[in-house]
Amino acid sequence: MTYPAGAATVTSIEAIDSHTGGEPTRTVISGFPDLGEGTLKQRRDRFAREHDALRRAIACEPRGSDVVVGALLVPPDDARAVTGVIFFNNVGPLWMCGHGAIGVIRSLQFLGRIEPGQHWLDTPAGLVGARLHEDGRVSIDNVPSYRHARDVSVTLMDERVVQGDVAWGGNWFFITPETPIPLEPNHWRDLTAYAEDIRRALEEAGIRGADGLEIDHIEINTASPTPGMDARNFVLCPGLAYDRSPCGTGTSAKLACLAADGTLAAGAVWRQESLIGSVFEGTWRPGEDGSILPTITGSAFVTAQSRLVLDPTDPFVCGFSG
Ligand code: PYC
Repeated sequence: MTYPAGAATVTSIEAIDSHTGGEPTRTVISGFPDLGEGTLKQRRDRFAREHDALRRAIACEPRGSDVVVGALLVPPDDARAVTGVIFFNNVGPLWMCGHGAIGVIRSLQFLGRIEPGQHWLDTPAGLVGARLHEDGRVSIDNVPSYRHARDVSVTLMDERVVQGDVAWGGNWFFITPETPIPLEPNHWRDLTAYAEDIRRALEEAGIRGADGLEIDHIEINTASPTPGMDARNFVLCPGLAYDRSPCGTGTSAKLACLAADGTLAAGAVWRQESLIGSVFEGTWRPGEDGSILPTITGSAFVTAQSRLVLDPTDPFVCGFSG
């Protein structure tokens, strides 16, 4: 077995694993080839074009899983940032990742590279503020978020019509409160199939975000039965794993819809619960041109400090996705 292009010279990669509300982040701190010159968006493109085999080696089975979000640390475009980050998962790069940003900040603290205080991360979606609190919580000041389209209808395979909003929170989301399946952890398989059906229907109907970008995250967001929670969500990610955390970019997109509807005031706290019961707190400030500036607060914990070994004789050295 020879390495596919892009993995040829790599035999080991250093990473810090963490989880944010149950959702894993694998922060790649060394061993990845230099992505060269260019903006973070250009380097994200190069990452997708030239290093897909390495992405799979890090994020997919047998070293990773469909749930793992990778976070490749790269030099930032903006000198204020402690690092640039390219997030990726089992199918490709992301634009931003809220739970991942919280995981990266805690991993940098674990490495002794930062202390509690104000920091910045540079991402392909834009500069993101990150306040590391003394108690370990992290508040992410996310990129400007907005509702792109309201009450969009899609027809599912069984002719059911589902209505929802299309919104940007650092990734593209279709957000609906409608679900025939209760948002309970034991229903994750049925919820996955339902959300996948919505995603297919959006694609078939040609419904996309701004600039024709694919709506690759589906969020079902309903009232929560848990006292003190404003809502519970189920977010299907692009690689068809569901987010164990309440999804930072998904919560940002939801806040943008609440702000547009006038149902959540600027500065008010929104407590967003995930399917497994983890919680993010979200607030928003007004941004420009009708957008909002969301702040998402959550906690992450380091779970491993690893050296990933890439053995060229391993037939699955660059991973596979089920
Ligand atoms: O927290 O933004 C997020 C996220 C996106 C995909 C998985 N988690």
